Amino acid sequence: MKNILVVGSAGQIGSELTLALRNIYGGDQVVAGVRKTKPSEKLLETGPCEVVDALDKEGLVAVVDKYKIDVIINMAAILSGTGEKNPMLAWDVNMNGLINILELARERKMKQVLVPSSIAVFGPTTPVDNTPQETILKPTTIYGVTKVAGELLGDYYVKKYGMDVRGLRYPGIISHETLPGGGTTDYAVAIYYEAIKNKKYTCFVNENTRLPMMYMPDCLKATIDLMEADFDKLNYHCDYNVGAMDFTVAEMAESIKKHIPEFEISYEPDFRQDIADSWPNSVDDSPARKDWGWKPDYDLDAMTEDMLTAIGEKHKKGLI
Ligand code: AKB
Repeated sequence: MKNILVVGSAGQIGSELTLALRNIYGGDQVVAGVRKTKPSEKLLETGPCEVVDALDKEGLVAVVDKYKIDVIINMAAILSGTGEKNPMLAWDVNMNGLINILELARERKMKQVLVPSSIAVFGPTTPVDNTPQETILKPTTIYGVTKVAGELLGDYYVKKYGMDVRGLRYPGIISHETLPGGGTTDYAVAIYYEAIKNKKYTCFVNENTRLPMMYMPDCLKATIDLMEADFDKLNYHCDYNVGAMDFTVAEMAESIKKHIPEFEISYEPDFRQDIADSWPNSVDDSPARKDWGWKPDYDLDAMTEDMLTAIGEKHKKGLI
């Protein structure tokens, strides 16, 4: 039996991951750790919720001891866009929050730590197509710098202390439950909401911007499959590339037009264009496929259909 704490449970991935883990392990076994954001009704109804801040080690210790936590997942992060506006905040949350969690896991001899990484570890000198697992890691954002350091730190805890620390390099994650906040890939979620609400969208990166992306059901599957994989079969620990699909913004718009022919898109690139341009078009995830059987289910059109249906329902109910 596992007692899991998800730090950052109110966020885009954390909110759905917490519910998915509760479905597998039972509601009482998975504590939702939220900072300021009010947890959703679904989180409150399905298991324990606690106020947790990755930067407050004493508060973390209290929750870990109260629930006898032996698996900790750190979903708290300042993403690329917000990070460029406030680099010191990104450093503080992404590095000091992470080291608090790793140290606590070491002190309490936890069974497992999950520390997510991102395609933001790559930079302009990284090969852009089918980016290999082992390649140049010279990001030009503070978020990317903290993610490279986080991967190295996690791997260090594996080697130095024999701990079980794992992580994957998430591409842009697209979902309809909880909005993303402060990332460069946020346009790939906003486009669907605006298509439903206003039938038009002004995108902050240009039409030819191509990035690796993944739909939330695949993100949950990748995360949980990596957590459950046999440790001895892992040739990497905190830095698995995971791909699912890649497309330009113009291709997204075409996919949406198949359902909403009158949809219009325009472009007003801002500072996030440079960030997007420094990231790969697509990643090679063959080590994840070989080591723990990674295989995505969704492509662009399947995701578009699902996203428009789900957001359309919310719109009809007056929720957005
Ligand atoms: C961001 O855009 O900053 C994130 C990421 C790719 O890690 N979604």
